[in-house]
Amino acid sequence: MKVERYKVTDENPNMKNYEEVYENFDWGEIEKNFSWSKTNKFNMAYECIDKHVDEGYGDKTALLYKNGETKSSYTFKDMQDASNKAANVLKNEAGVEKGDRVFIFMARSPELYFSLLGALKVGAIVGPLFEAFMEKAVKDRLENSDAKVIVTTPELVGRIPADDLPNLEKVIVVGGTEDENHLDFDAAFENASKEFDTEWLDKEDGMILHYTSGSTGQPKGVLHVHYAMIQQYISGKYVLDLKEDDVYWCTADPGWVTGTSYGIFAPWLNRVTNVVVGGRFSPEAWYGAIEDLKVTVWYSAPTAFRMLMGAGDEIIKDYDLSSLRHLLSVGEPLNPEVVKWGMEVFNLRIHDTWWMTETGAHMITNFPAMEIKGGSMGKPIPGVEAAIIDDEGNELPANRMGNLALKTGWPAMMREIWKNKPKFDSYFIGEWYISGDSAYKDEEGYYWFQGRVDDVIMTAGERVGPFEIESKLVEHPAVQEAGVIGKPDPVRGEIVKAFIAVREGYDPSDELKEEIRKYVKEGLAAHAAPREIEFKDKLPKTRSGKIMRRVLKAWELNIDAGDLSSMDED
Ligand code: 6R9
Repeated sequence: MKVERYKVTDENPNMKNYEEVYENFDWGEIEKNFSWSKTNKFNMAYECIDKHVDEGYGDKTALLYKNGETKSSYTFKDMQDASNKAANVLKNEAGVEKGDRVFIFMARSPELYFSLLGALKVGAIVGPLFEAFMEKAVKDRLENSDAKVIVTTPELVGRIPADDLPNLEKVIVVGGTEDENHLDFDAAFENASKEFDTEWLDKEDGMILHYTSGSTGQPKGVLHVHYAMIQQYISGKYVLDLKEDDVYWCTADPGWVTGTSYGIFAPWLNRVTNVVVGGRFSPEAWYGAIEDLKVTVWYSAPTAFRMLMGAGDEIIKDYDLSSLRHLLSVGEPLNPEVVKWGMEVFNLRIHDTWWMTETGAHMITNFPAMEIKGGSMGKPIPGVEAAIIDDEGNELPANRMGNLALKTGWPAMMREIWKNKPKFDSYFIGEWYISGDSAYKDEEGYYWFQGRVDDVIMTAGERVGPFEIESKLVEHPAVQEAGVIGKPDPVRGEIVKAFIAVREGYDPSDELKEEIRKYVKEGLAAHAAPREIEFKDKLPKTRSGKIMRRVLKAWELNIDAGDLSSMDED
């Protein structure tokens, strides 16, 4: 397939020469940017907020919040006061102590950020939950982690089965409560002191617990420690390219690792103004937020970019998006077609970034100072070693598809799977962490995502990654989104089957199926052309926007789809 190349456009990125930085990189040097390098006293919340106040930046805007017509803005000093107050509420009114698990279950609002930082100041381990979780999903996570406290809102409190959770001591409600069993956050916050003695921790103390769904069985609790900050900080500088005057918007919810590592920690560790947009996605709301808040650096996901693409290029003309200077994507493979669209409508490159809940921070990315090859996820960040290995742990040569693996020991790596040592151990072969993704590396060192290992299709003796086919499919004007699976076939082993949601204005038909099949056959390869196509109104996705191929497969085979708590039901 022809690869589009996009030259470096940013004249002044934070990292000029990738190769040189990569060769000479030393985590020890990065540590010097933190106050704990002198004091040996760790706390993520301190480094994100208080440090900047102490260094004279108290008046700088830390948080810009927008939800419809509602807007508010908080300086670093405001954030210090508010997180101290929240810390006092958690400690004095709810008895939270170092190491306790505190869950935050609410829609994006300033209070979410106050509580999360406040919990870190107390030394608690924070568990953020998507607001869309229903009772069973909430219960599984609180139970597995023996959560002591949960902070929530009146809309969601009914989904917390407190009676079935003996370890849950306090339910704290933001936005008013009549129930005397609950703690009224607003009243306690109002009365709380702005002074708080931050709990000083060890760099290896637990900080955040992100539950991620397993393809079978229970969700797993991925634990990260305070030391992860050095990687979140430096990738914020090198990859997000954050600079002093940036207005940065990461569209992810903190219920997903992107919404914490890059929606909270990376921007604030870099002392940058961070935008939070509440409410639901719509092209108007999103383009409106960029225009209104003058966003300069924008980090989103392929699913959102595809929806914006689907909304057409006319609507963009109604907005002034000229503040944007750097765009990034995460969560799913970034189709070359989407990168092309980004060039057309923003005249900017979209920089793909690859990483996982388990890795805690960026691993393989496209740097501002690196040529982009459309469809590639880029190269490993300095300080991280990646490779493609076979099932025995041997490195494979260029252009061979295999397990995408990372040399263990990067700072933001998960430290445990909560109460599940066997699961944790199963990630490793020798010194390699096995991602579960399938990829290859080209002769220039760029990595190309192929699919989850379980999703790779074996058809007539060929290994085919679903991503390449999906990317070809979405180039077709009728295709909004596509999910491709291997369907067992007595002759070919598997055949390629595509599930397709069509764009507005197109009607599913047999002729369209035929046309699409031909399009892939001529544009990609005969063996990659889907033998079967099924039209769907929408594809099953996680709340972070990933197409769930295992659900497509389970539908096809009429089998159990495993844990569905992360599926978006809207
Ligand atoms: C940060 C995050 C991890 C899985 C990962 C891979 C997929 C993420 C990607 C990507 C292709 C990218 N993924 N980024 N695939 N290109 N740039 O997404 O964490 O929710 O744990 O998902 O997402 O399959 O293994 P998480």
